[in-house]
Amino acid sequence: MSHHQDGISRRTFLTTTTLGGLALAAGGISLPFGITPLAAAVGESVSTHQDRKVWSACTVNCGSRCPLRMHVADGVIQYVETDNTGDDNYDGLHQVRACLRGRSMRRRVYNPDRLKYPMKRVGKRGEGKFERISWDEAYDMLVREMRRIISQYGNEAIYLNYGTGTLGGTMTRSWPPGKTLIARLMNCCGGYLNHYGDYSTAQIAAGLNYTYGGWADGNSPSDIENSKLVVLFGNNPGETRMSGGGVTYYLEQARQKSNARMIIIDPRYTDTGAGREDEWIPIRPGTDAALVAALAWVMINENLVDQAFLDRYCVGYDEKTLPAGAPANAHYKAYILGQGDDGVAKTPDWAARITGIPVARIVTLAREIAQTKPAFIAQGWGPQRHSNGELTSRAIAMLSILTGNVGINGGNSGAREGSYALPFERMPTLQNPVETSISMFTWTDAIERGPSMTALADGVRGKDKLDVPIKMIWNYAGNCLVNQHSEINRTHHILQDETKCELIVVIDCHMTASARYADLLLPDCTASEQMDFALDASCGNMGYVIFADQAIKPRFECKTLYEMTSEIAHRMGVGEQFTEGRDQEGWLRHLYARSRQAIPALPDFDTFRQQGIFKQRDPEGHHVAYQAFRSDPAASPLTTPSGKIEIYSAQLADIAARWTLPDGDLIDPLPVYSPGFEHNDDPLSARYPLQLTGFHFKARTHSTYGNVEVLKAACRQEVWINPLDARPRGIANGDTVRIWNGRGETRISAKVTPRILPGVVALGEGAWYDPDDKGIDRAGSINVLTSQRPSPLAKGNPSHSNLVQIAKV
Ligand SMILES: Nc1nc2c(c(=O)[nH]1)N[C@H]1C(S)=C(S)[C@@H](COP(=O)(O)OP(=O)(O)OC[C@H]3O[C@@H](n4cnc5c(=O)[nH]c(N)nc54)[C@H](O)[C@@H]3O)O[C@H]1N2
Ligand SMILES: Nc1nc2c(c(=O)[nH]1)N[C@H]1C(S)=C(S)[C@@H](COP(=O)(O)OP(=O)(O)OC[C@H]3O[C@@H](n4cnc5c(=O)[nH]c(N)nc54)[C@H](O)[C@@H]3O)O[C@H]1N2
Ligand code: SF4
Ligand SMILES: [Mo]
Repeated sequence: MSHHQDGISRRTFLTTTTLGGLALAAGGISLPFGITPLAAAVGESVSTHQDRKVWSACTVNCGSRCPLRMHVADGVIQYVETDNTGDDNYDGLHQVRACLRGRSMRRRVYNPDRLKYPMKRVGKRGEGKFERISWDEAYDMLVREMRRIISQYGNEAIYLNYGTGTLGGTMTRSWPPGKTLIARLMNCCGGYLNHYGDYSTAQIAAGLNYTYGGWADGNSPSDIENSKLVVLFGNNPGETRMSGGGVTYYLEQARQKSNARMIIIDPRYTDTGAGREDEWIPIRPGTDAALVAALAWVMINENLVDQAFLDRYCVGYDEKTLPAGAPANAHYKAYILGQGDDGVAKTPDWAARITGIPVARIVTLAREIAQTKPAFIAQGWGPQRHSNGELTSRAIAMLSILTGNVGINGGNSGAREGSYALPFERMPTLQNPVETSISMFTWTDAIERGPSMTALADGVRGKDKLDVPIKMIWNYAGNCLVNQHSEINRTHHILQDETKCELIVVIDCHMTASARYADLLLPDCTASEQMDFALDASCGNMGYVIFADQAIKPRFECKTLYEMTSEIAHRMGVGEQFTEGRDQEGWLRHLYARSRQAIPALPDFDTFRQQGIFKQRDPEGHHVAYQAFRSDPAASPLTTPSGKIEIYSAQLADIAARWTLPDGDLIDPLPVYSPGFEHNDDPLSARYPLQLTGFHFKARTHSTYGNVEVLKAACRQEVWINPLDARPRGIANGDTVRIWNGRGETRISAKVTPRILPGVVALGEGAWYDPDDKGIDRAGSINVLTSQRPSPLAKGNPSHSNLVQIAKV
């Protein structure tokens, strides 16, 4: 890559990201680094003559989904373009333009670290020493070992690790693991240990389930055209929903119509702001519930709450609606006014000390939120990815509830924005005969001490306790075996012991940190090398599906997942049940025929293949979460036990009474503020005085695309630190610093910037773990610093709750 090109790509990148995807959407800028013929670099013949244009897709887990148009000559992808159908209005048929990552897809397909052949481990686990074997040897080893493990320990000893690398596919779908071809295979072979929850939303899914019943719905971001105010708590679509079909585009298009004010509450000044916000209110990580409590205090004292809404639709706001059996003064109003158990009034003074937000601003913010209606109040998933995240997510939803913004146009539930999805048919994966499940975050414990894990202490479901430890792991399209899971040094220690987990099978396209820990490494085809349908995007009032056709032949000896799992099924004696006599295209045609029954507007298979993308407007217009409940709560109750919004949850009171929790963990029937563990006031802060939060970074989708050099150069991995924290440490912008705590150390350069609150530092998650010979990571990979301690209710990952120290190297 020449210096000149690098300069251009960086500039172009800044344009597109500063505008949060808008430039891409509005101007259709094609990134220059998508144009250089790369084939020369990989030793394949190049021709400037364009033979074919093939529709493909980017199927990674970024919350968006984009079509790619591959220009293929001489069997090699020459360059990549994106959607050229539809228009620029966010009317449900608009262009779904890919971000800079998808446009660099070619650099992932032709990356030098592509896995080429099946390999088996020869060195110690994690050392990364492998020997090439044939596919026949690989299948033999897998089937022999899997049979042994099933007969020795039973199917509950087999675990499908979380993996989202290609969750947007149909045949290649990697998430949830229970909906993958691996699950279908294992379900034909006696089943596997299930998991519940995910690294994205464990705490909010568990928390808001008790408020609204099930997964909390949100209004479509297109509905912001009806809002007067937008309040975003830790929600950064400018980086996390970057597609032209994604939320960042909706947010800006809708605000142009409504001219809604936008307030961003985040410890970082995010790209979603980037000059388009009306105000940024920096907040200490993990303290949103304290802010909300004080906002409630002001609203209650100034008579600004929507009392009629609270009376009719909610349980537990005040004495009147407190469920029978709850203690006196166990209601929300008592908690806020200091008449509850703790006797503390949640005044702006009280909250200012906790959150770092000035008293005066808390008071005016309360008035502004209560008096500007309708208000779209939403939270991203950053605030809940904390040790107290279940309480935080419920607390933020309280703002929408107190102000009666739930179930109306221009309002929202306080959850993340919602979206329309087509009822497209997915691959059937059959029934798992094993009913036991663990939280997705506790699998390392299940390897180390499985039989001591119980329902009441560890959140085991389906059984009182686990009977066997995990002995075999399938790791398909995931990097959570190492890179994306907390406390890497601990994981390394557990995985190195081959007597604990006895077999690790990794199916990936690249030599990732997780791949290095495989016993058996199977090279997968990328999306460009096979036929599939791609869907599942957060896209407001548009539903769409992409025909992701095969652009090039499988590289090296790579095989598709369906080929691999079909062959394993045959060798396990369940081939017919697994394939039902279909090959990959046969399945796709079958699923498509069924989808056409559910979505009559879908064209025939071959027309779809030509047109590449099928879009459909949400027939509802703008989706409004809980609209039916709002118009008639008796006829359309929620799925909570009371059928209403549960501010006080009797179910949670019961769980709190029965579960065994370590010190510092709190489960509470009310959405109270509790600091959790590893917070700003923790005694541990004497040694590690800085709060470290992670964030999802535009340079990558988690770790995926993390091996693309032009992306790394365009958005460098850096730790954000405020000048007030940098100066006394002698740290200047660009200096290499060490970041450490009791769990590990990483080194990376510092970005000294007022875009982060003093006392807080931030690191984009997903950098490729790269330890030196002393075990110090040199890539800025945040999970050497994060903790394996699960959150109280969800038993989820508190990835953003970390205390660290930083020094100049
Ligand atoms: N500290 C910290 N840790 C976090 C987070 C955080 O915020 N902070 N976020 C968490 C969240 S929300 C999530 S969702 C997880 C995500 O964690 P993962 O699901 O592990 O996501 P990726 O890191 O993108 O890893 C995807 C893997 O799939 C592979 N892959 C991509 N395409 C293909 C394909 O076509 N076939 C195959 N076989 N493999 C493919 C990639 O090479 C990569 O190894 O990370 C979690 N980890
Ligand atoms: N480019 C890109 N896009 C992605 C991904 C990616 O890796 N890269 N990952 C995708 C996936 S799987 C997921 S789950 C989503 C993740 O989406 P989110 O979970 O919403 O993303 P985060 O960046 O972790 O957090 C959002 C914001 O919350 C802030 N934050 C952290 N702690 C707190 C807090 O205590 N209070 C407040 N108010 N704010 C806080 C962070 O600074 C950040 O700006 O993104 C998806 N989109
Ligand atoms: S990373 Fe996400 S936004 Fe970017 S091209 Fe891929 S699907 Fe689209
Ligand atoms: Mo996620």
